[in-house]
Amino acid sequence: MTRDNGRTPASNGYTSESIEVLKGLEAVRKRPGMYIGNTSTRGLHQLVWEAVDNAVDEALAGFCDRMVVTLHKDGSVSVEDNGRGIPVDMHAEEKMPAVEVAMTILHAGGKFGKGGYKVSGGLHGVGVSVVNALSEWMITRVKRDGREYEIRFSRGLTTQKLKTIANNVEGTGTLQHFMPDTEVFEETDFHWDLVAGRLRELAFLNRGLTIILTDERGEQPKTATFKYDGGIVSFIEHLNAKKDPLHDIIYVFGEREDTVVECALQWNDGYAEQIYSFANNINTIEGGMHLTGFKFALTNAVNEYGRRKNFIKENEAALRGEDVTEGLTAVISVKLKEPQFEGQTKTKLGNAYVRGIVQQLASERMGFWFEENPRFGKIIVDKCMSASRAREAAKKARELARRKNALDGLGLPGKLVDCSNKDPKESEIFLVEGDSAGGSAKGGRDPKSQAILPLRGKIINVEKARMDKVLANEEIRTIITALGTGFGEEFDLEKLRYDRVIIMTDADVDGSHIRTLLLTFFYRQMRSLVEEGHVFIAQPPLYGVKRGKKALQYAYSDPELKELLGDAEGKDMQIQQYKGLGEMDPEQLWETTMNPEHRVFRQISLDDAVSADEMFTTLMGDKVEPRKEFIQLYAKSVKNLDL
Ligand code: 0RA
Repeated sequence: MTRDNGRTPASNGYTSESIEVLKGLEAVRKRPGMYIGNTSTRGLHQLVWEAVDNAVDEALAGFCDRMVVTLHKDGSVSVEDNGRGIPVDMHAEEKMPAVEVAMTILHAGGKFGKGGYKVSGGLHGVGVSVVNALSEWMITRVKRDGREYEIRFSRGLTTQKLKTIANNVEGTGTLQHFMPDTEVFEETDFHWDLVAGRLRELAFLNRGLTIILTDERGEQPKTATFKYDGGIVSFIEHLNAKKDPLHDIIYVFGEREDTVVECALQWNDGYAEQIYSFANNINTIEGGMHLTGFKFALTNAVNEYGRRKNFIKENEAALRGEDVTEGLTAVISVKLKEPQFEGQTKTKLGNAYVRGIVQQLASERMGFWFEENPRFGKIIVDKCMSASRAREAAKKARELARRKNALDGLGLPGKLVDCSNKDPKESEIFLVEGDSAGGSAKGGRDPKSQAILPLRGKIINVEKARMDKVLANEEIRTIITALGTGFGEEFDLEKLRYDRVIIMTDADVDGSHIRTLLLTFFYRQMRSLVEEGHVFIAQPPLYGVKRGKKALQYAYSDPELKELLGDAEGKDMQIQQYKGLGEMDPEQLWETTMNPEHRVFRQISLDDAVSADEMFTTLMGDKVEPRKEFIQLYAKSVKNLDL
């Protein structure tokens, strides 16, 4: 950071340092999105990740094995660790305690040059000073050298200089306690599921680290403790808990030139691929060198073993990567000194040397494993070969479908009621449950920008069926053709014919089932459609309330209905419960659900791919019991099925 800003300090009471601080924090407060993505739910939680990452860094460096995260009643959050404590000695250049530098100067974190493995990449690693700048208040306490120190801030500015608050203190550690600023955030409600999900993931990725989460906001405080002595092996157990695994979990570990590699994998009898890769605890959603090395090693190992045992005959083609990963659950976690994160969302590991290391370690381990487990070896090779055959069959079916489409003129499905506007940016498509609701939607829509595709009956269960069967399904083919994107490996978002894909189903169990099936299909076969935010859920009203001569009023939830009824005093009132979309006439459906000026959509995101996949598996998987439990648990609040 350059310090020479050409001004004479002191005349106004400001030193050049404090001016720099002000400028840095001002930038953060002016454009918070640049630092934390946005100022709604996601950005809000980014504050927690930032504070947590600092503690995890200390754990990665080997100095901390316990972290306590608390969601306080007043809406603040605290993160406490038992690491070395942020240094409190005077920073020679900045003329303030090091902890104050870390808290108030943008990007100062790196200046400490801690070395070691650092969580930094993607949206992470902006530094705890950003959390401070975006907090109404923040308190930092440090325990070290037998003392406890405290310093306080407001919106990034120091309000109480560092002082000693206790002597003869045992242990060391850091406490960060902050109150997100309502001037900055439009959303200040922390989500238990989101926080617990990430903390559990971190506990899996850092074997032995204890993370305690407490939520003090409700009537009864809620606590969860995450500690996994099995590390990523426990992670696989968790991911496969509701599946039927084919063998014991395979674990790969190795360390080469400061780079630590861990993989854990297990095939199950299903067809979905679930591979999660991490670099320095960051979920590398876009993959990268570690993932490439792993897949290469795995494909080679299965082919090599299959050929040698003659399970794959000479005249048969080699298995491809996607054949080998069908029904595979795997976690790849690498820790390295200077990770390079690339790609659109900075979640793709770019360090090329990592590919070779992962490949070598995984190849070696897989080779041994096949030798030691011939019974399972045969089962795995057979499974991969039937995946390969299914892939070939699907390819033929696809070619057939393509040729057929070419004969249908434009190739658009007959059931599709298209919009007149041909610009995808200004078009949207409603996937509507049932013909009668489809009729209402057709009558009520804006024909210029809104297309309607009625879906009949239940679409096929995607998790259970193989690709060739899924493709044979009429409803699925219709959706693929209408969207224009293709699917799976050939999916091309550029070809999307509608900017928004809106699922509109009844507010009953069938409706939520269809909705989940559609989301499963999108998630598995058109993932970037979901990731890029093109998928929405329409929110039709649940009740209509007619009061005397007043216009019909709508309620979209039970609390809303209560509110509507609350001030009504009972008399001369009719309540209609809408069981299906078909009960609304075209005008009503337009007014309540489709009209862009009034409607409320729920945008589907895949922020947490692990828990999303879990939910799909619970609902769609082969095991009946967990699905039953899940549906019983959530049957009343259908909302929860929407992620
Ligand atoms: C820089 C140097 C040292 C520790 C830390 C930073 C540190 C930062 C945070 C943030 C949250 N918890 C933390 N724990 C430690 C090492 C100082 C030394 O040598 O003792």
